[in-house]
Amino acid sequence: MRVNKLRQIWQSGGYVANGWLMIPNSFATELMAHQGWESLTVDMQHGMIGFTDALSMLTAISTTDCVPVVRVPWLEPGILMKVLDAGAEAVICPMVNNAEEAEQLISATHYPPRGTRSFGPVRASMYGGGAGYHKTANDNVVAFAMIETQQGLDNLEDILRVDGLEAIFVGPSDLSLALGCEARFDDLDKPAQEAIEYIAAKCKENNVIAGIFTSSPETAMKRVETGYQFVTVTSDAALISAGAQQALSRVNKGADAAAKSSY
Ligand code: 3PY
Ligand code: MG
Repeated sequence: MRVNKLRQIWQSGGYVANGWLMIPNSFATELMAHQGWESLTVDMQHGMIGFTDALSMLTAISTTDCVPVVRVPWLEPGILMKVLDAGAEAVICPMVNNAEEAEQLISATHYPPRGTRSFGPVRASMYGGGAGYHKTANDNVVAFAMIETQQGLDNLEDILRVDGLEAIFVGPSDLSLALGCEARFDDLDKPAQEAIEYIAAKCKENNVIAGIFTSSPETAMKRVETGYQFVTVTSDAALISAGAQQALSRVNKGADAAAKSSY
């Protein structure tokens, strides 16, 4: 039985350094997985990634003991159940606005009697507990509800009280836009900064793990100091564009660099 390492780290009071995957390629994923990330998130919302890509990326992550996480495109039971069947040990669900939507997320990711997840863990059971996978899956899988809208912020306390909701994940750029601020991951405008501090405090009060996206190790460590225990540090796309720009600048060609990944 493979036990979800995220929970073990949190139980010991630690934080998880999460890497982000936007590139639909198993070798790029394998390279990332072998660098020592505690978890890697396959981003099916804003990454260039469909289900077939996600499947090959999950198998690439399985060449290591890195925890496979998938951000689904939207709160929709079909894709949530499908990525869990494909071996995701945690899912991140965008734009959860209220307790009812948080309940839909928990329902889709848990087998009866708690939820409505349909039985068919065709890949997940291979390394997640064999034929007995479904008996432990409800206690093993983590479902992060994303808090990144004004409504989600207003309804935070109700969301945090939903039975079985163990973790949230803040999308700082969507949250910033919702609060009338610049869309950023790192140096947030004051209202957005205050919101992420409020979210961390409320999570602590309610015994819910707080996670957040950042695009730099420095910001990630600041968020850990604020109480976040699941921090995205950077992405495959950002690492490629930053690495290429750094190399080019060292041969005095950096000024010509064109596109830079915003993630
Ligand atoms: C956001 O910043 O809105 C995100 O969803 C980060 O992934
Ligand atoms: Mg977002």
